[in-house]
Amino acid sequence: MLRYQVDDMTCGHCAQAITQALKGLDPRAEVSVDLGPKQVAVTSLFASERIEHVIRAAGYTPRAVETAPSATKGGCCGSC
Ligand SMILES: [Cu+2]
Repeated sequence: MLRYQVDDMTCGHCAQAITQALKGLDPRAEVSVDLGPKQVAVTSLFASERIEHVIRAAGYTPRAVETAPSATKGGCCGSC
């Protein structure tokens, strides 16, 4: 499971937009949004870079919450 801090996610509409965007990438993804700490948890076969990219494309700013040390950083584009 991947976890992201999304500070500009403020309401249910934001949560819905992010969930829909992630389902667009991976219809089988399990997406769980917690508006309290503004975190999104995603269970998907897609790489973290792809998931972050989709959240960013939806207009939000994800910050990966490290669940394991030394995750290899390999962006798929200039903004990853
Ligand atoms: Cu909102």
